[in-house]
Amino acid sequence: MTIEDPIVPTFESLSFSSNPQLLESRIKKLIEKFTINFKDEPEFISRSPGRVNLIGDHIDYNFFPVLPMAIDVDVIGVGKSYPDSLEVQLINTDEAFTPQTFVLPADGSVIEIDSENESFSWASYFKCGLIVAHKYILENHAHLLDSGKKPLNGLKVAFDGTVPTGGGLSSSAAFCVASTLAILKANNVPQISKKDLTRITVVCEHYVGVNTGGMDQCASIYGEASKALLVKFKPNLIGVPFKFPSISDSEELAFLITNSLQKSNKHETAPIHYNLRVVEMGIGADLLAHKFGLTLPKDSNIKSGSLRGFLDSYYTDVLHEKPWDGNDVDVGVARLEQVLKLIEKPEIFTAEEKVGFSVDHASQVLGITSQQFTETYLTKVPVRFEVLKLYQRVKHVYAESLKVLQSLRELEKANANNEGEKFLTAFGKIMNESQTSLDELNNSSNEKLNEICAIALANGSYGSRITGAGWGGSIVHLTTTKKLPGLIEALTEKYYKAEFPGITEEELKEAIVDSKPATGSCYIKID
Ligand code: NG1
Ligand code: MG
Repeated sequence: MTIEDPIVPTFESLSFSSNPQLLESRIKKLIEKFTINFKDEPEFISRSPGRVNLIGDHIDYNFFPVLPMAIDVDVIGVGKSYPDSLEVQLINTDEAFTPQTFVLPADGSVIEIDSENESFSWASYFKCGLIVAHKYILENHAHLLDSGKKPLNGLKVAFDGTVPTGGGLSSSAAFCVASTLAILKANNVPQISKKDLTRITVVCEHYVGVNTGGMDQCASIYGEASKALLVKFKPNLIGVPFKFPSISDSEELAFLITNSLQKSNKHETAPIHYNLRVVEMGIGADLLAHKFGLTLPKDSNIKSGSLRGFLDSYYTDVLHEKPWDGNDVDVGVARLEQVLKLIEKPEIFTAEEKVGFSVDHASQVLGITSQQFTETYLTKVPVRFEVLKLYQRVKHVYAESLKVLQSLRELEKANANNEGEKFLTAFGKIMNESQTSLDELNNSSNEKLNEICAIALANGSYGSRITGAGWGGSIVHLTTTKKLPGLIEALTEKYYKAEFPGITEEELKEAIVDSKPATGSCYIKID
């Protein structure tokens, strides 16, 4: 194991967890469930946690750095390999996820998901894991499959998850990564590095039609206790753990996560929400490039240019400066500030264009026919819209990326001068500005989410913002250990009890997550 390329660890004890008793009892129950259902003993346990993104949303798929942390809630899978079978059987402690059985292709080919026609279920996410794990094995451990002639081993897995689904804490990434780890283990892959696991799982959800960025998988995999992560995408996707400054002897910085209890099902709403953002930002990048006669590498999820790609090309090809290495924060800040000024120029976006683009107008600006435009941008990923808000999305991405770098600067300053207090105020302010941008430019907030932020800010939060995709899901609040109880109390009374009069204590406990940075993906030995 090297520092640059750590291996996904296997733990013999549960002391890595902040609540080992709870984890132990969950594992015990899960093993029991496996044994009763499958009349057999499981051989391995895989685990991957949820994450909260502290700052930098809707920029990961534009390849700008983000600041998430892995949290305690997680998905665990206990499983066993059946080398003589082609059957995959999945069960879940959550009854909403009904048992699933399907068969692996006998000819050794990689399983396919027909996301248009196949009935969509939680097993579809497991199949995403099968696809990426299978490809990885073929590329790196082909001998395990007789050079690809042999199918994957059948397997049975029982899952238990504590990451709220549709809550913006990345239950899907946690599930995909825990599944991928189980599949690798069931096929005797001796070990995998965090870097490789991240690289292969980043595209998992693309197979079910959601064009995710790479933050969630990376955060889930690289998480470390008491550390947040800087996730970088270029030149390579990597998570760099870092510590927050301490505030005083009696007070620590704390993050509270509150689920709005407005479920956002990304799979269903992707055409008008998440995927539409991916598309708008991709078109925005190509449009900017066109203005400067640049051709961008088609590196975005929709095979257009990306906004990071435009920024980089603008500096290297138009201004003839060195490419940004992604490390020098000052260079990044200066460039993002400048590009934010650039997009305000009327020759880049006219006043009318700032309202929105029709397909006809966008095609005209890009110098292509509407048909070409539709083929290039609007068919691979289905989307629905009235106008394309290219200016707003571009501005959000550059401004939000700038906020991430500004946060890093504040962090450096605070750590160097031991100024935890100042950091709280400064970072809180940046988080609030990010929420405004998500609301006004990215349109991924709504009234209720804004209301949660307002209640929190009046009751002990320094900064409150949506975390993850938005349109529901969770809000993350920056506070201190001292202010935490008052903040929870206020949100309970003024949001949860007011909004959901019959809400139970149990539901409240699930909705309000006081979560510390947690250990990332791992295997756990069964004793
Ligand atoms: P959530 O909504 O938490 O799953 C999604 C994407 C991220 C990122 C954020 C917005 C998935 C699995 N993840 O997060 O990659 O783009 O939205 O910052 O869709
Ligand atoms: Mg998700």
